Amino acid sequence: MSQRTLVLLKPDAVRRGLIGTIVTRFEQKAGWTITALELRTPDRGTLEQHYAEHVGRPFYEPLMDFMASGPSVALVIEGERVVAGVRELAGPTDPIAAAPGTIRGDFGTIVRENLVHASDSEESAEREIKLFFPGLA
Ligand code: RTP
Ligand code: MG
Repeated sequence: MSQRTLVLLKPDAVRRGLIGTIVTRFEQKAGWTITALELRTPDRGTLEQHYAEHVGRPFYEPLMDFMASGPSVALVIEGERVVAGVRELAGPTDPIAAAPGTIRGDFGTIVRENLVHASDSEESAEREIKLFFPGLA
């Protein structure tokens, strides 16, 4: 079933010059298409809505500061089973636990600076796509 998902290449990925490397992994998956892509530093309101589920957690404020520290690349990717598929490609939240071959496993070490965000369900994807690409149908 075709789905769509929101991906963010977080500020660490942009600062480290990994945009092309990571985008290539998504482009190489047969049947997936990038349908929106933008480089931008999200404003605080956007980040608050995006990470509303984590308000009050000890990592929330450092996470917000990190996400506001520079531009991210926001992408919409469409395709078969893309929601779970992108999360599998990203690997587990903590890069130390992530296998080689995953984005976090290959490039990450710090849990906060784990390179990518990917929507965790089709419902989250629709909410997050509206938030980052309000003009997109
Ligand atoms: P994301 O939402 O960014 O795709 O990542 P995720 O689902 O794998 O992880 P989630 O639990 O939603 O956490 C959101 C982001 O918060 C940072 N984090 N830091 N213990 C910590 O310091 C900690 N735990 C989470 C990470 O940047 C994580 O991706
Ligand atoms: Mg999450």
